[in-house]
Amino acid sequence: GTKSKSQDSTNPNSRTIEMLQQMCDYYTRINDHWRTTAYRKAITTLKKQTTKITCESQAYALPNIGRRLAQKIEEIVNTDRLKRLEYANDEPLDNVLELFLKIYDVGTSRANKWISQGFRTLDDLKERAALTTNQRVGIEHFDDLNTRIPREEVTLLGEYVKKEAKLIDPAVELLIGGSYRRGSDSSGDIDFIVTKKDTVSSGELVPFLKELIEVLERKGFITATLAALHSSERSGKDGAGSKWHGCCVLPSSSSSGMAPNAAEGKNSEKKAIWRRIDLLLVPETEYGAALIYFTGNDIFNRSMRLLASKKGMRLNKRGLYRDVMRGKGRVKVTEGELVEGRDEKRIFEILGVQWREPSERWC
Ligand code: DCP
Ligand code: MG
Ligand code: MN
Repeated sequence: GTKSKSQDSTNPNSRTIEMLQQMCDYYTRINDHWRTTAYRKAITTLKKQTTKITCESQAYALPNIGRRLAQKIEEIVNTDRLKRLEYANDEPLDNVLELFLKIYDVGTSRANKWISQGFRTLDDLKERAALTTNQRVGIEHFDDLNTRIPREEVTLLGEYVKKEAKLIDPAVELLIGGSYRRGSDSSGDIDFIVTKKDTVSSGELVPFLKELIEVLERKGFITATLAALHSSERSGKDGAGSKWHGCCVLPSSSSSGMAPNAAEGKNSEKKAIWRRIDLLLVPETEYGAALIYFTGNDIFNRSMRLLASKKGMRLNKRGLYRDVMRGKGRVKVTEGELVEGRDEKRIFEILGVQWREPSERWC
């Protein structure tokens, strides 16, 4: 906060301003830009007043003060306190935890460790914490990576990747799974499933993907790699090395059809938002199981796996297996025999579940 000038302490609203400033600081801390701005504007308005604002209607009549904020101003004047601020001060660590958990690659234990080390803001982390490369990307592009992607943009990003992929190997097929395949209006990321006819292991697709990534990096489409493909020796039967995670942006030439700021009349070239993109390599033999897994949602997947396990089978992202031997606590003893992997609909049939379109798989 800024040190108050002498005129501020004589401002008839100085107590109100002080408490609104604390709310503003709180919203800054939890990265709530919208409320931070609202409070900042309200404070600016109050600082210009020469009389004390004491009630809601009086406050609401001023510029840049909405109904909710006007109510808070009245509450401060009447009670010399602000309940919302007290709640906020009671749970500051919950909010910090929530904030830190939104960073890519950060789980509860990492976030709690940072809190115990005294870090409270993204700036604290940026300046003083020991960060992995991925965490640094996650913090530096925090707002971008926490902004959902409109469906039309997922489509455009998808078309861009498919076009480049076709130039490398026209026989490779790419499908966007995840929430996009379920028909969602917006997605948290783009989930690509990459396959090719007559493949039996994901390793066969590794050279293709390496080339694709190289091209997309060169074109400026890929902006960061978060989880790289492992070397081909490791892309064995366990499927390790079959996925790639990173960030991308729509190159400006292809975004012309959807620039929402074009109408503003300014010539300001708005910077493209970084988007999360996942690529999963899947051999044709596992395509159906991978489709189920990567389409989700996660709760639907859990219920399908539970059902399989109740029928003595096991479903994972590679296939449906039978004769799985289980010991105490249903712990798997043997892998069992593959029943079906390539056909999504067959897996439903064998499990005795009525087919559900991706748009009906919200849980
Ligand atoms: N998945 C799962 N269990 C997890 C994570 C993922 O079963 N713990 C599966 C189901 C998801 C799919 O992988 O639908 C893709 O994962 P995402 O995290 O990308 O989730 P969605 O695409 O469903 O949603 P979002 O729009 O947030 O990306
Ligand atoms: Mg997704
Ligand atoms: Mn994903």
